[in-house]
Amino acid sequence: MAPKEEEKKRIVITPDEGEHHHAHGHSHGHSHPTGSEIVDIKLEENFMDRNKALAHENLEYFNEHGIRTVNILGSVGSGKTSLIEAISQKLAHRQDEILVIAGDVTTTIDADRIAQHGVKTIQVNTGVECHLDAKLIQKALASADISSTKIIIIENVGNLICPADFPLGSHLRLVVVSVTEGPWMIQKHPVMFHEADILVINKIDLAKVMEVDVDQLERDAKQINPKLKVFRTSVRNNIGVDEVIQYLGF
Ligand SMILES: Nc1nc2c(ncn2[C@@H]2O[C@H](COP(=O)(O)OP(=O)(O)O)[C@@H](O)[C@H]2O)c(=O)[nH]1
Ligand SMILES: [Mg+2]
Repeated sequence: MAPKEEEKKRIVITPDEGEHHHAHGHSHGHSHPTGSEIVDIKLEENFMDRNKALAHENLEYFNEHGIRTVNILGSVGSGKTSLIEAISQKLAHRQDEILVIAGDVTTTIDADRIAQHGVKTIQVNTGVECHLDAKLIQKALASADISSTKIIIIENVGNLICPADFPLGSHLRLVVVSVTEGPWMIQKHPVMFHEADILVINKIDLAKVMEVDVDQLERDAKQINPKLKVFRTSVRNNIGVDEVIQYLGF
């Protein structure tokens, strides 16, 4: 596909000025001037409730339009973009039906990688925020032509902490971990796995060199969330990706 065509398909969204009013709304573990704590907690509750309401609106919107959506979460480098690229390639015959919303703090690297495969891509830059929220998804949707869209894949900002608290209204939440993150990343981030529907354990090609026990990772995850559907993949070697696509119902 010609670069110009790709360029047309890639839109960049940034938060409005002053939209970071909740920057202190969730606990960052930093200290506040004396007396500000109560205000912060109130702000957090309001903000979380508001996000939940907007996420609900998004879900209704997706359902009304017959669009199936997945929110993909995971650390930086776990393989989220690689997985989305692989899905886009495998579903190339349906590329007009796919919209990818790629969240990142500042760059458009991921959106550019994904747009190469001919799917519509919207980059959402979150600026100082470490997660996408339901409002940003609404802004992204408002900027897109979704008349042919049946699948929306959202790549959240890379980390295992902040995005866990912010539902976006997706049908499914999929967390990608890779064995290169070591043996403790699941136990250390219970909220992320508790809220997920699907766990993809990626880079199993590197499990031996990393001396990571994949069975143990799966047990850790199931202990936190027995309902979690677990897949083992090597996206680089095209192992396990078809099974993930099938389960997503795409
Ligand atoms: N060895 C190996 N590398 C992988 C695999 N999947 C992704 N990678 C590599 O891991 C790096 C980070 O992947 P990326 O998709 O950008 O991760 P993201 O930050 O979660 O979006 C890239 O260099 C990928 O090529 C895999 O299954 N095996
Ligand atoms: Mg990425």
